[in-house]
Amino acid sequence: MQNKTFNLSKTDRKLAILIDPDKHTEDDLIDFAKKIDQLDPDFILIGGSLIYKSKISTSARLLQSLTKKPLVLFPGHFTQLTDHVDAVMLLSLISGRNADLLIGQHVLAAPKLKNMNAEIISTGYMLIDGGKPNSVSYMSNSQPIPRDKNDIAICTAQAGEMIGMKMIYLDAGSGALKPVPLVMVEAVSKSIDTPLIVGGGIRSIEALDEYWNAGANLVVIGNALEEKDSEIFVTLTQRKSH
Ligand code: 1GP
Repeated sequence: MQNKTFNLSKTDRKLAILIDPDKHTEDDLIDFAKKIDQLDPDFILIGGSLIYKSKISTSARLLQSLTKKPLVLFPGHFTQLTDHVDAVMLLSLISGRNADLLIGQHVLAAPKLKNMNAEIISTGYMLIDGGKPNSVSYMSNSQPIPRDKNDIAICTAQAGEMIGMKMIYLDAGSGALKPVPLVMVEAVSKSIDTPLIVGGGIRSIEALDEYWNAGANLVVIGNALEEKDSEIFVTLTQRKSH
């Protein structure tokens, strides 16, 4: 087990930045790593539904050498597995009914995972309708949970917890028009004992506070922090420096 582990508890209010390696050349990843240091997130996530331009292992190795933050793989497919991470989110798409993403990919990943030095975090991943079709719903051929169905979200999260998932992740999908409803976050958070991760379409510091207040233990921000002249990046680094 490596030193930089993925610690998350039910009382945490933590921040993760999600990096899509396809959006960066090697050179701008070096610049971005410097920005990440200023931002001081709790974790860095790397991965995506589809990676086609870059080699995830090259980007992960570079990031590991450049930052001290725990690097967590957020894989869209078992072929994204790399040794150059500190932890792996072993995602099960529990909002879907696609057997490949509930057990098939895990079987294919098992031999590699068994020989990796990374911490493995069993995560119940729930896709919530983010106001438009997204890569996850398309690639997984699964339907998101409707935004107004808190009962389905609660029971799905509870079922995931009972099966033995260590984290539940509510995701409206990368670049969602509408992030996960706060009332759903609150309802799900109250209904489970496992830490709750929330992401997808979160773009402001106010929203970040609202999600933490609603019971999210880890908020994941990707697009909004990766954009050039990102407003949330500036406000967050200012807040950190005070
Ligand atoms: C997507 O939750 C993440 O899986 C982050 O989404 O890129 O929209 O912040 P954004």
